[in-house]
Amino acid sequence: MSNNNIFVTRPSLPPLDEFIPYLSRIWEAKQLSNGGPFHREFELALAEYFDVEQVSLFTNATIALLVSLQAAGVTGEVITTPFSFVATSNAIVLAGAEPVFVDVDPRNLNISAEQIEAAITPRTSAILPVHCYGNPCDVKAIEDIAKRHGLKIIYDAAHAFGVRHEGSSILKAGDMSVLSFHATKVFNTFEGGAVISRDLATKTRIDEVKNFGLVDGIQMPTVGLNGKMSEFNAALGLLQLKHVGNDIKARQRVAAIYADRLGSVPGIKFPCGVNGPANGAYYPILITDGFGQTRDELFETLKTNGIISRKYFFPLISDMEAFRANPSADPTNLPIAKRAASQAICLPIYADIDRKTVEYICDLITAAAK
Ligand code: T4K
Repeated sequence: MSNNNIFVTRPSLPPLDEFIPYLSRIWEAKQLSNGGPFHREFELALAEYFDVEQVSLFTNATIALLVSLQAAGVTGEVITTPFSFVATSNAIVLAGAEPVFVDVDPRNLNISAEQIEAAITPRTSAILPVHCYGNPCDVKAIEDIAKRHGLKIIYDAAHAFGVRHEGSSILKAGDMSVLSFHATKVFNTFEGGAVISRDLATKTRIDEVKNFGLVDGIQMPTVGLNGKMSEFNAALGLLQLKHVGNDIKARQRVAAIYADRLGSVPGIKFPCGVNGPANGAYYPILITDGFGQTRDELFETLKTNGIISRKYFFPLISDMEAFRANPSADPTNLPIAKRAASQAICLPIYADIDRKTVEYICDLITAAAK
């Protein structure tokens, strides 16, 4: 084991020499942004890769969430999960609506479909679930509720790159899905994101809002912002797409080592199953009573030994100062999420972490369990 710390993730990068021809094309064309050739190519390539109708590229998933909520015309209340990264609820507030937190399903820590129905009021306009860690939500039950109550569904699919569910892309669920291509994700463009939508009219609306709200360059029916992806990020994305299949396989091999070595350690539970989510985005475990240390103690044990894990997701969004006063943020309303936030820890997983390091992490955890 070297003295260098091991982080929860490290970004996958393509060989630098493969990127040079892409950069040369940008330098020659001098089209740096505003829907240049790489931008168009990358949108089409992603649509084909995911087998979805429409893709709109973004500068990051936070802006993409905000724009998709605006494009969906959300008002009043949006039902969401507190067990996520703050960007999920921040986007609701920035879109001018109020998040209503409901508890999660103890089996997978995704939003509980049953709890959604109970939280609907005349002010509810949409549901914003998260495929947490890349594990699909109960999309059928959520769609059924949305249809019966006339609500929009925008999925935060930031973790769900390449995930399939019952034979098709999970990104086909709901009205829109939002992906993150941040450096810490399975697939990265340094910073970046995308909105998947069902039809050209919606994509056009999204593309207008992300381009200041301008239509045909001179009209502006609604106020928009600048959420455009640059040619640099789009070119990198096109190249990354050639490598992501191998990266996901490598992550799955890491998950298989964890599964093998930790599967029967007392007190560890696996919210995405022992093999983790299908795309290897994260390797989350829950540290419960039967384990020899608390989650926080295990976090420190790992840290002392150079392993920098992450407590995704602690604190709950609803416990953040900006959200605490929201009536739905009352912890008694969210007991399962509250418990998960005190138990969850994500172990290092990325394409080029070596087997020895993963086994070393497993040894530390196994020793801590006693
Ligand atoms: N919705 C959900 C459900 C999300 O999880 C996120 C983001 C979003 C929406 C919004 O997506 P974007 O707007 O970002 O596209 C990270 C990320 O900043 C954030 O993108 C992510 N979720 C969240 C779950 O995690 P931190 O503060 O934990 O990341 P950080 O910088 O500590 O990175 C973790 C480790 O990764 C580092 O210890 C080292 C390694 N790393 C990180 C970066 C950025 C590298 O090796 N190289 C790098 O460039 O928040």
